[in-house]
Formats: sequence, structure tokens, C-alpha cells
Amino acid sequence: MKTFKINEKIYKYRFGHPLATEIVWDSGEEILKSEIDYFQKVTDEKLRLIFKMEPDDIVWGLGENQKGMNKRGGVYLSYCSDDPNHTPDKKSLYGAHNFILIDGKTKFGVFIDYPGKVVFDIGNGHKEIIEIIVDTLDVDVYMIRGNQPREIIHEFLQLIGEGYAPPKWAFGYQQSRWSYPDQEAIDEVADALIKHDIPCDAIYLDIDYMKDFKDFTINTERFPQFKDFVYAMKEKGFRLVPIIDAGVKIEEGYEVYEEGVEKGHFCLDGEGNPFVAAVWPGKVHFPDFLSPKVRRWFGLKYKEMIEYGIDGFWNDMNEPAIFYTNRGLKAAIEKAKASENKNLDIYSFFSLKDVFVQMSNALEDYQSFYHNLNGKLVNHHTVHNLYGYNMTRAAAEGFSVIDPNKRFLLFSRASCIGAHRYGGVWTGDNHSWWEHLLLNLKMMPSLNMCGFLYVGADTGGFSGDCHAQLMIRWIQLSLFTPLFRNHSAMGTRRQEPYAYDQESTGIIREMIRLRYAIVPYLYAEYMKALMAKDVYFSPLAFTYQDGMSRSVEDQLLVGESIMITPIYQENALGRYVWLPEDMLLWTVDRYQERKLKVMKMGHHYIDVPLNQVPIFIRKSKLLILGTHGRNMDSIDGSEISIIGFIEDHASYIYYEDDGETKAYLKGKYTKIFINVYRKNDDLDIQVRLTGKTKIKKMHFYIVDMEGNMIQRIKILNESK
Ligand code: MIG
Repeated sequence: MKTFKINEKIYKYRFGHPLATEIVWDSGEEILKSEIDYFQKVTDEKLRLIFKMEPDDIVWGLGENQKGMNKRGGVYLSYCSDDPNHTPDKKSLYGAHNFILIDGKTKFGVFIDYPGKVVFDIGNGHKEIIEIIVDTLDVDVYMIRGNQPREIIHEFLQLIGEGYAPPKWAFGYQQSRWSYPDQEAIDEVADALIKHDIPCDAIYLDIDYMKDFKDFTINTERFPQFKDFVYAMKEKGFRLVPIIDAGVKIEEGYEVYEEGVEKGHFCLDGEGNPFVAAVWPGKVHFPDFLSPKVRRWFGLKYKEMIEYGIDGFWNDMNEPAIFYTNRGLKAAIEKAKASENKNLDIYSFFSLKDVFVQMSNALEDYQSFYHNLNGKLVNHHTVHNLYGYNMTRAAAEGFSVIDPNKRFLLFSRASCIGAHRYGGVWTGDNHSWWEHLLLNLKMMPSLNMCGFLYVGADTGGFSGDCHAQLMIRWIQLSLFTPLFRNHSAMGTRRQEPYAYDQESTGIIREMIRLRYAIVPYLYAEYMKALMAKDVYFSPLAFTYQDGMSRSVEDQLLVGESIMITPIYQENALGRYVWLPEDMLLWTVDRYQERKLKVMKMGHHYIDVPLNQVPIFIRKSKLLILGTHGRNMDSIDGSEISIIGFIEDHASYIYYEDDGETKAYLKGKYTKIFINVYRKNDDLDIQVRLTGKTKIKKMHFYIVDMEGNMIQRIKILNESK
């Protein structure tokens, strides 16, 4: 083992000769240190790190995963998996996020920079032992110190690099379904949203827009004039967001396939031929995204779509998912033939059944293909988790060549640590289950800790039928997630905002309007977190030290000013909440109204009828509100409202930028420092700007500890 010092707080322990994942660029300085901090190491053919926890240590992190925000009690396997059944026993989902943070008397973070299998047993085998088993002896392990969880996360995010900023329109409501297969279907959705007066920014194109599921093609029977259609939709106020899949269809005459074969851009099998797997289009090859030249090639393929007027994409199936291979299919068919006319007993029947079920995403298949890394063949299995990351990277690198200053919407299904630099993630094929609404809530801060800020789940659930109540409750959570997309699977009940009864449509309309009204706050918090290398969602324990706050698993802080307490149980019309300090409860059924109530620190039961969402405003903090519109572009942003809860002073730093370009990276943004002071029965309001703003008028609604509301208006001068 060699030790490298990255900085005062981060040490890297290098075992063997790890492959460069390019997740961390800073290689640090080698120092003399032969003991690894905190962990005890056992070495045979795998690296095992063992740590003894204290009874009340919390373990945060692991990104997209099952179970709680506190990961104690679970076993988690980092191996990107296309598994559409996210039941609590599952150890892997689509992401592989090897970062944990131990938060107790001792506090530190651990990042395992290895792209193959890593097991995290967090107090499962033994309730007080963390055991990390890495499937190799060639690995970099980073240990990150800090006094507070947030500080450790900050150091970690600093290490893994600048995160992704979506365009501001991507904070609008987005409507998806597998599928709106043709122009007519999309028109129908757009018209229905307009008719029902539901704000929306984007409609999604799932795989059926393609010709025979071929990437970068358009089915011209369904979309005779695609470009015209894209622009016509923009005129109506909707952007179209197409899906891109990882597998490239094997078909003579299909340009992407032919070029890929000719230039040797695909992953190889054991014989050195392009590896064949089957997914949507039937047999495909997988682009070798680990190679820079393949990334460049594939990344530039997005150009044609961008020229059609497309501003955003979602990358799917990039674990990569494999339905079957020739090997798997052959084994299954042989087994079936051998079973013909047999009297199958329990063992032989299940082994027949299993050979079919286990055909998809089989380990044997992942072990049977190779990447070409600078002329060296590397077995896929050992670098599995880099695939989705590098597909997203290919797209992002492509965009920065095609239109360097523009922010595109981009998010991926598979990912590993580091992918946050290129795009966001959605959490894949969840179900229309209450359990998955709660899981959605818990995953958000965990993903943030791993760098992913642009995150969200399929609102309403992908599989299964979502009924009105579940949809409304889910929207009441998603209205705080940066990615707010309603998506559902083929064959399920329609779940667009207008797909239910009139009353539900009315409630959903107000909720989506609320979303647009709080975008100024959400966007400011997002961009501030991004630039400060901080989280946007956080557990209460990051801010409050009391024992209760350390164990709350169903409330979140969103940015610095608010706490949310979603309803996630069927037929519940209220819930228990923990208030770690006095807070101002804003009960919203229409965001234009100010139902404000001071609530004391402690346990409470609050009523939450179906049409209302509770938002708790923290003491000395301000919440910024704008207005809704048909979509983000239609909102001029000249008036904002500010709801605050004040003892003697409340403050907020508001953030504005163009929302479209990367100019913010060069300091082109405005910060607005808002300070409200209590002066006897009046307020002293001070606003200071660092640049230009769209805001002309500010409406203040400031509530004091006794519940008195003071309203004031502040007009901003033209110049500053
Ligand atoms: O195997 O493109 O997670 O969002 O609708 C299913 C069809 C493939 C999986 C994605 C889902 C998408 C679906 N895809």
C-alpha cells in the first residue's frame, strides 16, 4: 500500500495497480504512512476494510440505494443493475455510488474508487461492524476527514469535481410516458395540458420515436417532418426530450452500426469480434464508451438531433442492460429441450424456469466482453460501473463541442460517482407504490451526498397503476425535486395530471403552479449548492444536533430555508412531524394565499388534507416565491414574494443567472443579499445586489414569533 496526501483532509491509499477511472484527477503527493486510518484491513484476494461502529453512529451515503438515509442494517452491492423490482431485499439498483460517511463521535468519509463489485455491509452481518469488500487488490481508497458531515461532503465533492447545471427550464414540470409514440399522441398531451391549464415545460419521447429502436433515427411514418414538429411544439410551449439507448442495433446500412464496426468502436467478445447482446432492437453492439475516441464519435451523434431543435436527452439502458445473449439463449433452449416430456419435480422445474429468468443481465455475459483501454483489453465485469458514467460523459463532451456555452438537459439511468459532472440521474423503474414514494424521499439526500443534485424519480411510479391519491401525494414530494417528471410504463393506467377526476385535476393544477412559484427558491438553492459543493436536500441531522433529528427518516431540509414533511401513507390525512426549533408553517393549497402559523419546537400532529402541502419555514430564514406561468419561459420574474419567519433578523442570499448558458462559471450571475430586521413594530428591509436583476418589486410577508404578519413592498431601482 502507498499513501498519498491530497490535502490536509484527504488521504488516498493505493493498493496494487488500479486502473484509472478518471473520477479523481488530483493524484496527491506520496507520503510515508503504512497504516490506513480508521479501518482494519484483511487481505487475501480481495481488499476487506473493517470498522467497528459506536451504537449511535449514523452511516450516510451510498446514493441510489434501498433502505434508509441511515444505511445501518443493510448490505449494498455496487454493481449497476437493471432491476425493475425495487424491493427492500435488493442490494443493487442502477447506480453504484461508493461513498459512505460515518457520523458519530468519529466522523469521516470513505470513497472506494473501484468500478467493479464492491460490497458494503453496514452492520448487517454484525450490527456494529462495517465491512467493505472490494472485488480486487488493485484499488484506491480515499479517506476524508472533517468536523461535520457537511464539511466532509464538501471535501469529497471538491475531490470529484464541478457538478452539472441543467438549464432553468428543466426545473419546470415535465410530462413523460412510455410511450407517446407519434405526433398525434404528443399533440394530444400538449393540447390536454393547455386545455386544463396545467403548466409544463417538456414532453418526452420514449423509444418508439426511433425507427426500429435505432439510436439517432426518427420514425418518419410517425414523425413525417420531425424538425418542423419540434419547432411547432416549442411554439406551443413544450420542449421534446428524446431517449437515447446504449445498444446500437446490428443492421446493414444503419450508419451508426456500420461506422462503429468499421472504426472498431464497439466492445469486443473473447474472439476479438464486436460483442453481441440483445436489447430493444434485438441484437446490438455496445459502444466502448471507456475510450475517448468512441466517446467523441458517439457524443457528436447527438448533433443531428440538436439541429432538429432538441435541447435535452435522457440516456437509458446503460448499466448496460442485456435482455439475452446467444450464450444465454442457447443454454435456455437446450435446457427446455432436455425437459420436454419430462415429469418435472420441484427442483427440475425451477431450474428450468430460472435458466430463462436468469438470462437477462447475467454475470457470465458481463464477464465475456472487453473494453479497449489504450490497446489493452479489459474485462467488462471489472469496470462495469463505468459504463453509464462514460455514456453520459460522451453526451456531455459532445454537447460541449456542438454548442459549447449552452446548458443541455441530460440525465442518465446508470451512473457511478463522478457522473454528476456530466448530468443528472433519475432513479429508474420504480412502482406506483407508497413505499416507493418514501424511498424516493430517502434517496434524494443520499444522491446529493454523492454529488448528484439534478435528481428525481418517476413521479406517480413507473410500473403499476397510479391512482389519484397516490399521484397527488407523490407530486407533493416531487415539487421539491430538481427533476420533476411524471413517467409511467406501457400498459399501465394513464397518469397525466388530467387523467383523473375533475377535483384531482384541480388539486394537481394548484400543486404544479406552486412548483413554478417556488422555482426561484429551488433554482437559487440548487445553483448555490452546486457552486459551493454542498447538498440541496439534507437530513435534519446535518443542521440539528438533537437526538430526534438524528433519527428522523421522513422529513427533509430543502436548501437552507425550508423543511418538508411529505405524506407517504395511503388515506393519511395528516402526520406526525418533529420540529427541531420553532418554525413557521405555510399550508399551501393555492400558493397565492398566506396561511401561516407559528409552531413551537417539538412533536406535533398536523392535518394534511389531500389538497394541501405543508412547508415549514425555518427561523431567521426567508422563502422566495415567484409566480406560475404556462412554462418557465413565460415567467418574467419581475415580481417576487418573500415569506419570512423572524425573531429579530432574517436573511437570505438570492441567486439569479441567465439559466441557459455556462456564463455562471465565469462569475456572470447576481447575488441579492436580503436582510430583514425587526425594529419595534416595524421592519427594516435591506437589499443589496451584486449585479443586474429582473426583479422590480418585492412583496414581503414577515411573521414574528407571536404570529403577527407584517407586509411591506420594496421597489428596486432600475439601475441596480
Ligand atoms: O426496459 O424505454 O427505465 O423509463 O420508459 C425498459 C422504455 C426500457 C427503461 C426505462 C424507462 C423507459 C423504458 N426503458
